Amino acid sequence: MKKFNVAVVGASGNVGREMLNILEELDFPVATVYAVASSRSAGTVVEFKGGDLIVQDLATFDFSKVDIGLFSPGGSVSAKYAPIAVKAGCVVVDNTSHFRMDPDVPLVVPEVNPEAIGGYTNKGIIANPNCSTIQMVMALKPIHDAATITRVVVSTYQAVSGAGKEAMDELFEQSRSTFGTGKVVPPNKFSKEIAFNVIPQIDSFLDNGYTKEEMKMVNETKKIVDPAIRVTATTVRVPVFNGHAESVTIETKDKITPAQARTLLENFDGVEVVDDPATLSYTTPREAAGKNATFISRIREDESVENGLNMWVVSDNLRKGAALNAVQIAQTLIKDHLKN
Ligand code: 3JM
Repeated sequence: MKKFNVAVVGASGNVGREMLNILEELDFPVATVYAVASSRSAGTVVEFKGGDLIVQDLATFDFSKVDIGLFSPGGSVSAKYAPIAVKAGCVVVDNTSHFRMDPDVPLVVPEVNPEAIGGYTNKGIIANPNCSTIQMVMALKPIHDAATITRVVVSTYQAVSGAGKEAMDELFEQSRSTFGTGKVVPPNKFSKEIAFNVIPQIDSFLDNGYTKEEMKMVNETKKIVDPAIRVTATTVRVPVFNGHAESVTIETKDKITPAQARTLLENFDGVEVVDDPATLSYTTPREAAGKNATFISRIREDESVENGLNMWVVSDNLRKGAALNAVQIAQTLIKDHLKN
């Protein structure tokens, strides 16, 4: 089997480290893996397959030796370096929001719209959707295909890991502080105290009163699943280290029962239905963390409308929400386009 040279850009971040884990776990056909990051992290060491990779400086890294770049370095960095990597002959799978809504850049969840990957030839870039979008469209797609979703109302409960390692430290230190370490830990990565609190703001506010994170869910869902679906979102940061949860309410054109939805979801690749009130079976972020599936629970009829369902959708935001989805895109790219 052909092997590929892969660069993980942003290798020392939460998502980059998970990309290295997943390349290993999925037995991705790598020849050489390069760990790349900003000069701040250059020279540090990350682990891959039991060995050490020395992190190389993005500013001077030569992408001509790389086939596939898995990028998660932050939006402005991808904006600058993804085109440089493409020019050197590399296909880039980018995890930032920067290229997602570019009509010439495919936005892909491999179980949902793998056919879109072919559009990588336009710019050499494939975008990985936002973490909250990915797990939601995993739940929407099989139901949309069967009953045509017309409207989605989603509220999220998002873990701090999506905001980076320093955000995880902020939750940890503020939690300790609450129990009397005496150390004051003022908000830094978040706009308010995150320990023992919930914050109804992720990313910055826009003129329409929504946050950028909310509009990512709206616009990306339309691009990936169907532009006709109307979506409204409220995205909320909660004091959970890892694993995003979502309350998703949908309306459909055709009637679909919870039992029918459950069967469709059970048969959809990458989804696990955990849903039995009698045995208190439902998934929480702690149970989803470290796993690859999108877990769906609490599937029930929305009794306030004609054709509606409610469900609870949970996934590891660093895995399916970011690194796993990016590596799956690269796998699909190889299978369908780069094999020979
Ligand atoms: C998730 O460049 C940055 O500030 C990164 C911001 C960010 C994003 C984004 O907009 O790319 C942090 C966490 C995302 C995302 O997936 O949209």
